[in-house]
Amino acid sequence: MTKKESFQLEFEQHVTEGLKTFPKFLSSKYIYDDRGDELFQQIMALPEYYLTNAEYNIVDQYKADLRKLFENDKGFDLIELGAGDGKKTKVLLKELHENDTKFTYIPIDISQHAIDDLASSIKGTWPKMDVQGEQGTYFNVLKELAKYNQRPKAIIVLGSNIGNLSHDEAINFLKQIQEIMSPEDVLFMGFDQKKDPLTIQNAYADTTGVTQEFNRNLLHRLNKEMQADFNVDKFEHWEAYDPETGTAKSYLLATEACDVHIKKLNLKVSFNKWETIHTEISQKYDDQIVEWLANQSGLKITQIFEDNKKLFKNYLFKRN
Ligand code: AVI
Repeated sequence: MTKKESFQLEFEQHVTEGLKTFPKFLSSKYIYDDRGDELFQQIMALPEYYLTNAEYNIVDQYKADLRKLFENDKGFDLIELGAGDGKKTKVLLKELHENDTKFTYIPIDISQHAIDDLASSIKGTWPKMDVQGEQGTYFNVLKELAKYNQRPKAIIVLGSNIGNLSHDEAINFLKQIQEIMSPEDVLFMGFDQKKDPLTIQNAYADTTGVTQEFNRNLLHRLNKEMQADFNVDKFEHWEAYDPETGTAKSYLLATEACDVHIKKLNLKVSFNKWETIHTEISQKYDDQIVEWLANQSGLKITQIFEDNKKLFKNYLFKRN
């Protein structure tokens, strides 16, 4: 079975499970087809979505420190999980390039489209840079990353992508990274911080409706890829941030009772009026939670970087 076929099968099994159960759920990882990628780009450009600029500020402010932490006489592998458009990483790539640092950049993303675009834009700017993109989900690709063991690695995960995982999933993810790390390797990861709840609420419930379209893309995908007949406009985006747990939860709400047929899965799904599909969590953190996650995963925090507005932090980890 090809990677694409097994991803599709996993997607279909997920939809069957998520829509047969109560309360219903669908994972946000399936939002990202070409349209989903494009909508996420639009989200990142929203003034309310402060995460991107905050982390950009960290990378820009500390790029020389990061270069010194990562560089090595033998050269190193810069592995990025969930690379996306690489906007923030390019700041670091520029710094590495300008200082003649020896490294290979290995961007990994669930979207082949994102990998291709990123690789070609890097080649356009720095034709000699060694870039080896790989398509895949974090969990599938991590197993393959064990092969990068000839020289030190710097693994980077930006954008608070870890926030889309539950704590259990995050620990599992961090453990898998820890297992492929040698003692000299580093992990540099972004964690969006707890803050004024309204700032978070607004970041995920923007007034332009882009986040709603992003969330609804899940249903568009089911219509396109599984011959479903969702009336997508009848599902509204709802966001609820809980400052106690630090979890922002996204839902699609059925504004009318309806029956949906998903032909490819031979599945009929009924929705009551105001019934929910839980689609995403975006976890927010503080130092204590990140330290706990690290401890649970055999990692230790060696440095913390914060942006100038104190909204976001990147942590540097090593094996414990
Ligand atoms: C990719 N991920 C970290 C984003 C987030 O902030 O949870 C996805 C997103 N969902 C709505 N807006 C942005």
